[in-house]
Amino acid sequence: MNSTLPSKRKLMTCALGVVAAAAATLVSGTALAQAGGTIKIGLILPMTGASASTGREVSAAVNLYLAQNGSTVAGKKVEVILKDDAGVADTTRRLAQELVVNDKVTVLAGFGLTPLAVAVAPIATQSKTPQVVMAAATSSIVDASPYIVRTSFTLPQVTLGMAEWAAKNKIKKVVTLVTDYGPGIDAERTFKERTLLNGGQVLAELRVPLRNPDFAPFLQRVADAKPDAVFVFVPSGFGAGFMKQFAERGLDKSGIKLIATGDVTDDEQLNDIGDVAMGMITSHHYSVAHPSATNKKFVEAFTKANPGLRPNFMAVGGYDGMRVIMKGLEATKGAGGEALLNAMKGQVFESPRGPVLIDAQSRDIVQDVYIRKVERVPAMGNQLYNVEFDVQKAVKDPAKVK
Ligand code: VNL
Repeated sequence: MNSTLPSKRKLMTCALGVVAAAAATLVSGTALAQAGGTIKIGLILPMTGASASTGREVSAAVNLYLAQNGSTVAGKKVEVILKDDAGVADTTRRLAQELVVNDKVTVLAGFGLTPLAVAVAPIATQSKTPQVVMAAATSSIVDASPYIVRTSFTLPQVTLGMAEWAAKNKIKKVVTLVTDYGPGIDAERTFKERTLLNGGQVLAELRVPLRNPDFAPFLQRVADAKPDAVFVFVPSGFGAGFMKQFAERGLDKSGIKLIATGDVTDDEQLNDIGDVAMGMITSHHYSVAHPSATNKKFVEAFTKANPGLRPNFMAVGGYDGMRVIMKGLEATKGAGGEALLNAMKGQVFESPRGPVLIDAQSRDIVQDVYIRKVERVPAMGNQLYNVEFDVQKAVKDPAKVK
């Protein structure tokens, strides 16, 4: 698989940067920058490997934003240079270094997983390059560099609502089952703390490895503990694998309720997961079925540009991330560094997910969190959707609430 990486990477970079690449054959990159020709954005994503769906969703949404809004700012062409890190942190770091030193990018963006975002933080700080985290969601990421701005979400932010719903719906005894790294541990801690506060009980806290997860032994422990519910977090792209084993183990017929963050019932995978997900309650910041005019427009344009692909919450993180970058660049007339960072802070806008704010203090996103139920929707092609039925307004990451 590795041998196909360089050519694929080259291909994707080309596809995105045709105009700038053609120009670069005439004038060197530095000369162009001096002439005010292009502004470069380094977009680093896992386009291959276990998290390739995240790369696919984010990059498609970045392209859509530029196609809809134009890629010129203050008379300068914005060029996105897409790089594939295959989900490997050492690669992310090396690519970021090259993008800053050789390509002289104004912004680093993307970051499909927490370790990949954290690996780049020192480079952002040292080079004073704004780093826009469009996907990764461990609460502490924004503390890794003052140059980080986040347009995705945090696990504590979306988990609180699930814990509250559980307490209100007679779920007293729970087991938590999470992927064993930053976002999973955030979800586990948040769910536990809120459950205990509400008088509930956590019977077991199970952590499954990120690489090649086998859920079977953990699901056996869930079955043995006989909780009212199991609360689950797995990263985007892993939901279908988890749900398959959940059904194979007969857990769907055990009377143990399955509740989760929306990462598990990921809109991209939900139809493949199928009926085993029916009725499942989750909490999250985005559903492709969000009933707003802004979202309908977004979903229509996204599916038209990417036939057969549904936008998920990763796509929205990429779309809004590009919005934050372009509006920032408009405000600075194309300047980067601290000026751009400041222009990204405090942006308020209507996202396909609902109203959002980039909190100027924390540089993290404040947004509505929805409680949703998986349903088959006859009016929408009889497909499966996460249908929102309750909302918590303007939720800040709990770690940033003073
Ligand atoms: C992360 C968090 C990644 C939530 C995810 O999918 C996710 C992360 C790739 O911070 O690594 O759904």
